[in-house]
Amino acid sequence: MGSSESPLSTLERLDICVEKIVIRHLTMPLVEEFKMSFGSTKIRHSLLIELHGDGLVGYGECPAGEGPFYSYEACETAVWVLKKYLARKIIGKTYADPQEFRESMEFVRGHRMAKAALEYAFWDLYAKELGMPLWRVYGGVKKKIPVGVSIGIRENPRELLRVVARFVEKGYRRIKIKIAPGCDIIFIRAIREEFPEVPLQVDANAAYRLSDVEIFKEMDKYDLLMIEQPLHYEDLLDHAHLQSYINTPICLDESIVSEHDARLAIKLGSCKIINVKPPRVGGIIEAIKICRIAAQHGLGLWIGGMLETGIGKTHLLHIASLSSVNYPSDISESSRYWEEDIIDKPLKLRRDGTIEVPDGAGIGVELLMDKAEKYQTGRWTIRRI
Ligand code: OSB
Ligand code: MG
Repeated sequence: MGSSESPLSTLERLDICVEKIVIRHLTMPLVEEFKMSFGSTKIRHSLLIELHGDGLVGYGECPAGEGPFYSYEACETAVWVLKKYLARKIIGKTYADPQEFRESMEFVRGHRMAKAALEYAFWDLYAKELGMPLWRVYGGVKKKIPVGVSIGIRENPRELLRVVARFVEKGYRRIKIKIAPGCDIIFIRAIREEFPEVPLQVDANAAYRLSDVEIFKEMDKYDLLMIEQPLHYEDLLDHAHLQSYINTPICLDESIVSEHDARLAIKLGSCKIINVKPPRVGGIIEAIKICRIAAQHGLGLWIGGMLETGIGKTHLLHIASLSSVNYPSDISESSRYWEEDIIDKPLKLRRDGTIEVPDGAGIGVELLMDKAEKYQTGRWTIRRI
């Protein structure tokens, strides 16, 4: 498939009947607490989705978390909308391709992480039916994905430096640190003094206001790759103002939940880089559309993460294979998040700071059912009646 051709307009038409849907609520301890400006996580909540059809199983993940803190969605709202509306709509139906599958979920507005989890699973099933690795189905090009690491807010700069040293030593292509008012310049300066060359970026998770502009002008001095989501999670206008006052590129995360937002952000000049998370934008199809529009306008692009299990992270690896992704993505190795991951091929960082996209049909990894069941705190099965 040529890179100029739209991968979505050339999808082969199959007949895939959704025969059974399984939703599992997983509650998994992270190896270390992860602190962001809006809260801290030690136990991660997510939903694992299985779509059964034609003797095959497709896997998806909904990384909504335990409460409405990153966005309005949480695992409980996702279970509710999945059971009551989405699963009920698709069970027993036959779909030709992922585009048709996605269209059948459009009657529900919002709830993008819930929809994305189902779309993930359908893409996996579809690629397995084709006998192709997923990245090839939607026109990816890279097999080795450059990746970075996202580090939570620490007690003090000394402690942060210890953690940064460990990840630099491992070979990650860039370091991202979480910041919040009062926990910003001192941490950035400490890293720059110790690691003058390391590719470094910061993520505020919407913790500042435009009136904090002087802090961002100060950040301009530290050669940062980007400042991620400095202002309000629904704002595009103030980000455009802020971008006009500083040189460091602004990257948007929370503020971009659709292709509509991406187009508006580009028009307004709200950012120079987009962090694309398929769960945040409602699935792979919307993510591909955002990648396309960003590339057309010369924006930087990378794939963001949500502390996913190996199922969600492997989906991210496949998406990061797209040629338009041109910065390291938030896809760290399994052991950075979990004592034990729930897939048969845990993600492993190579010395060159890349992670390889698995071979094999679909996402190319298998769910380890005994591990999934160990962390399972809820399970729902939807069958054809
Ligand atoms: O803002 O990018 C974010 C984790 C949970 C919610 C939001 C974010 C994050 C991360 C972690 O930064 C990235 C990862 O999964 O490694
Ligand atoms: Mg972010």
